[in-house]
Amino acid sequence: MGVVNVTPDSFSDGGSSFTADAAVARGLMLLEQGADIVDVGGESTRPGARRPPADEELRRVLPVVRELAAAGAVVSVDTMRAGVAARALEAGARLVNDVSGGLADPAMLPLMARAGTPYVVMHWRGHSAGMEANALYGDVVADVLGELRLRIEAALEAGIPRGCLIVDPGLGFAKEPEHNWRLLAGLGQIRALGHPVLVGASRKSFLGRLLADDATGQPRPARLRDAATVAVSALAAAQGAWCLRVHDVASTLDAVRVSARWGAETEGAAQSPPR
Ligand code: PMM
Repeated sequence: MGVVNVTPDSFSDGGSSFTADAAVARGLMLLEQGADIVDVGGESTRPGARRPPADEELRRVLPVVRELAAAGAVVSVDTMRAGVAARALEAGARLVNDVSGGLADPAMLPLMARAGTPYVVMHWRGHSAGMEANALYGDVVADVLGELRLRIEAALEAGIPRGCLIVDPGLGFAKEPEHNWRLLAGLGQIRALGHPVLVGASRKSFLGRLLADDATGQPRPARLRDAATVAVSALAAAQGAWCLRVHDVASTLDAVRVSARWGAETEGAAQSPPR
């Protein structure tokens, strides 16, 4: 899944695709690089970010969704607002990626039940403005699993078919670096929920912290985190992640291919043990 942020203030790409034309060009480039899905979002979820009004979010994403869908892309709309999701689906989006897992807008789950399209339910504990204060966990994997289970139940109760649900641990959303690492190591447990798992680690600040400058302690800037993203992508794919949401599709696709080839070999070896 390639990321197209139609925002002036995203932490990871700094608003480089803010005009509709630039965003469409970026989406087409990601498809060319081999993305299966392009994820179009008009609200920055960077810690501390202010929400754009709904009409501004619509104005940002709709033309981009429409054009990319018309060009044959499988488009996902990254929104927490049912109104934006509904209009994006009309404009040709085929998935809804809701980082709030249905918590931000009570109209979202009923909309998704009517739409019957795939729906990404991410682990979330509140809007970006106050998100960091919510990074309190006992056992982060157990807590996230428990909260994701509640969102899955709510989605099923609203009438969303089980087969439409994709889950996401929500790396960087109300998580300290150590929480993100624990969740990555616990991907197998998240997979055991029985839904495809989406992982969004691309250029996130826990990678910047890991790669901080030895002398100054300054985190590695977002634009220099792609090699680390590739490493995470290969490892997450090996753990059975279904989808990787990334900015740099070309290198992630290489990583996924390596991981798949390695996995096939390991499986083959398991089926025919040496004598
Ligand atoms: N992260 C961001 C935005 N949308 N959606 C899903 N499903 N999972 C994520 O981890 C996720 C997301 C924030 O990253 P960005 O600012 O680079 O888009």
